[in-house]
Order: sequence, then structure tokens, then C-alpha cells
Amino acid sequence: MSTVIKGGTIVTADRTYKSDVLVDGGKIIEIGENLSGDETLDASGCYVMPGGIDPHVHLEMPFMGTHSADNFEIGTRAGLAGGTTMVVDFCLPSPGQSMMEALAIWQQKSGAACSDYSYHMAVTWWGEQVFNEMQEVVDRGINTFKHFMAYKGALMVDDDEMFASFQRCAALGAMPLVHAENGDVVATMQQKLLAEGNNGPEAHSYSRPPEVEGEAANRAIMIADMAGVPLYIVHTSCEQAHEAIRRARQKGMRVYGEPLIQHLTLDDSEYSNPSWDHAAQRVMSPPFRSKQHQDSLWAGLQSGSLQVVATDHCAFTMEQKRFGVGDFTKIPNGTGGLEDRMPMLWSTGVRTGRLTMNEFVAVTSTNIAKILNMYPKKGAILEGADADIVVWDPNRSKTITAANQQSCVEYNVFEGREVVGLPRFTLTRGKVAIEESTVKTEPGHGEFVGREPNAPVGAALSKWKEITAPRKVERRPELMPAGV
Ligand code: DUC
Ligand code: ZN
Ligand code: ZN
Ligand code: ZN
Repeated sequence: MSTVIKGGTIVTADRTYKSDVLVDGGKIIEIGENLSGDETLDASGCYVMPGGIDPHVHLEMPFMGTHSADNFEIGTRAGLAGGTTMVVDFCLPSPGQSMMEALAIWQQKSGAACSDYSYHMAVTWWGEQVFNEMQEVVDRGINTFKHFMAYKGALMVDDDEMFASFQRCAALGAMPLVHAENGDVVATMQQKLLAEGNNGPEAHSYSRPPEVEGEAANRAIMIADMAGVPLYIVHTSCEQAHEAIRRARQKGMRVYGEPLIQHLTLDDSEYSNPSWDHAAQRVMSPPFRSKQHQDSLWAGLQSGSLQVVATDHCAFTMEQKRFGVGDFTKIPNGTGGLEDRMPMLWSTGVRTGRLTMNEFVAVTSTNIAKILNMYPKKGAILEGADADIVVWDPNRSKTITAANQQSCVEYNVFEGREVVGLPRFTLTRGKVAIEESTVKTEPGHGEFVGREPNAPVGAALSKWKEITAPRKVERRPELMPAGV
């Protein structure tokens, strides 16, 4: 059965034009005037855009003694409700666990996904087994490897491990991702704050200042350049990390930065709220920053030094957050955002004039589809592309509230925000999953999206330079120190 999206204005990362879109068999089969199909979706007054891609989510992830509350079914439904048609989750082997074993667990968890999905693989420990398995992971369509520079004693990898893994990525044509925070400094600051009696959620943000993130971002960039590999820095939240990315890019390095919608729109005054629950709900890493850091992130999206807006969706219930009463280091780190990313960015970005509509599409969908090597299957309104489409009504509005959200947690960090700009329809591979406030999602409809290596083997240079092989210098015997 074919579907025609009629009377709308197509908005892509490149251009804006009036046209109909004909969809069949899960794909866009024609773009043109006066098209007809078995079913017609009225897009008049709407923008027809590539569905959003959220490249940073944690669904049902084991973490900090519990697991994140939204599973793949709930998380992908929340995404679709807000115009996001694909998510990329992090497959997280526990230290010592085989990547293949972890992948099998993730494949089982994602079986009920309502939209398409992919994975990044995390390198949480290092050894010959990991080195070998990375090839198998790439063969299974996963071309990105995540490294935690924080969470000491748990997920964190040291510099020697990171350097070894980055070189392996270069050899495989894969790209490393980093969570950039200096885990040693964070651990020391946490102990100091607790010893001084600072045990509330506000101390979480004191233990992870912007310098901690800037230092790690700089370090990861230099190590990536030495390994000759591009680098993607997740949840870039502050000027210090953004500055490191800008400088690297100006020098010709392929370094990408990903601000979160939370860091763009919520600031560190949230931690001063007199309610413990309110502050703890907003505990995530990196923490929310001051207004100056927000301005820096917006400027990065506008100038192109930052390329992607994600969520790091990692929702915990109040019961889980309260594990940290009396000790902020035990509050599970994470906030939700999957359902709200697109409406919040439209409202605070496009409606304020900070982003054009085309830039909105670029940072919510097209840029990451290219970076992850899945364009134009995803991230495009083109004939032959997957029909992952959002028909965006710029005049639909709502007040965000936990009472009406898809996420299973009982609060929302954007509670009370008025958003203008919402999906009229969200289509996942041609199927209407959302029609205004009616949810028609199908658990299990989602498919895994495999991604080829980004670059030919050994060619994933971070910048255009020849890496010179070490050359031993021949020295004249009479100029050698005596006795050698
Ligand atoms: N930060 C969070 O807040 N949650 C999940 C993992 C992370 O790095
Ligand atoms: Zn569990
Ligand atoms: Zn992280
Ligand atoms: Zn994350």
C-alpha cells in the first residue's frame, strides 16, 4: 500500500521546496507535484523533514547498581512521539565481558523497538580478546567505539588503553567516541566534597567542573591525532571542550562535537532548587552549566564547529534517584529527553532565529547520518531513502509535562515548558507511528541498521598528513660516546 504526503513543504539540510512525497515498501519512491497513492496524509501548512536521529541513548542499560528505566520499546516510542525515527544505543560489555556476548544481550533487548536503531560498542577494558573482537564488531555493522574517560573503577579506560583502541579503530576504518571527563580528578573531588559534608545533589556539579571536561577533550583529541583517527566527543557541554574541538578542526583534524538538548536549554541553577528530588532528577554527567557555556554551544551549532544535537536519554525513576540520599555519588546519572529533543530545539532554536530550518534538519538528522556512514538511507528526503519522515506542524503546541509523556519515569526535566512545533505525523519506514496525539507504534517494527566502516583500512587519518614511520639514525662510530 502506497502513501502520499501531500501539500507540504520539504525541508532538508540543503534546501526548502514545495513537493509531494510518495512512499511505498518502506521507502521514498517519488518526489514531485500532484502525486497520488492509496492513502493520503495531509501535510498542508507543515514541513516534511527527515525523521530525527538521536545518536546517544541508553535504554535499559545496567549502570550504577541499577538499570535505566526506559526500555527499547518505551524509548523508541518516546522518540517517535517527538519526531525521532532512529536511535543509536551503547552496547556496554561489563569489564572482562566479551563484546560478542554483550552484543547478543543488546540484540535481545532491542527486539521490541518501535523504530530503527543501531549501536555503538563500548571499549570498557583492554586486552588481546578486545583487540580481536573489534574486527568482528565492525563486521557486524558497528563502526563506532565508545570510551569512557570517567567512571573510575567501573567503565573508565586509561590513556594507554585508549591509545591502543584508537589505533585499532584507525586500522579498522572505525571511529572512536569519548565521554570526555577526567575520571581521576572527578573521583578525588567527590571524596573531598563528601569528607567536607557536601553530600547533596548540588555537589555532583561541583565535582565535575568544566575544566574536568576540557582537559579530557584536549587529551582525547591529541591521542586521536597521534593514532591517526577521527574523533567524536559525546555530550559536549562547556566552552572548554568546545574550544578544544574548534582548535582541532581549525588545524584540519576531523573532530566532531555533540551538545545535548538539556545542556542547550537548562542551566546549573537547577541544582540550587530547594527540593532534593528536583536537583537529583537533573543529576547527569556532565552536569548542567552556566548561561555562558550555553551561549558557546549555540554558537558552535550556528558556526558548524558543533554538528549534532542528542539527548543521552538515560531515565531513572525517583526511587532509583533516591539511592543517593546522603551521598550524591550514588545518585544514578542521567536524564530523559528523547520525546522532547526536536520540539525543544525547534522552539528554542528555530523560533528564536538561532537556527534556520535547514540547520535544524542538519543537526537533528543529516549530519549524524553522514558521520555514522548511513546517509542517504537515513537523514534524507530523497528517492530510495528509507521513509523515516516527520511531518512537522510549526503551529501545534503543548506544555511539556510528565503526566502526558511516553517515558515511564514520573518527572520530566522540561516540565512546564511551552513548545510550539510538533509532529503532525511521524513515519517509520513508511508506517504512520504517530498521528497528532494518537500513538500507533508497533513494538518489534524497528530494525537494526548496520553501518560499514567509515574509511578504508588504515586510512582513517585525523588530518591530511603522512604519518612518517620511525627511521633509525645511523651514527658514525667515532662520534659515539666511549664504551658503547
Ligand atoms: N552520563 C549520564 O548522565 N548518564 C549515562 C552515562 C553518562 O555518561
Ligand atoms: Zn535489570
Ligand atoms: Zn557519557
Ligand atoms: Zn551517554
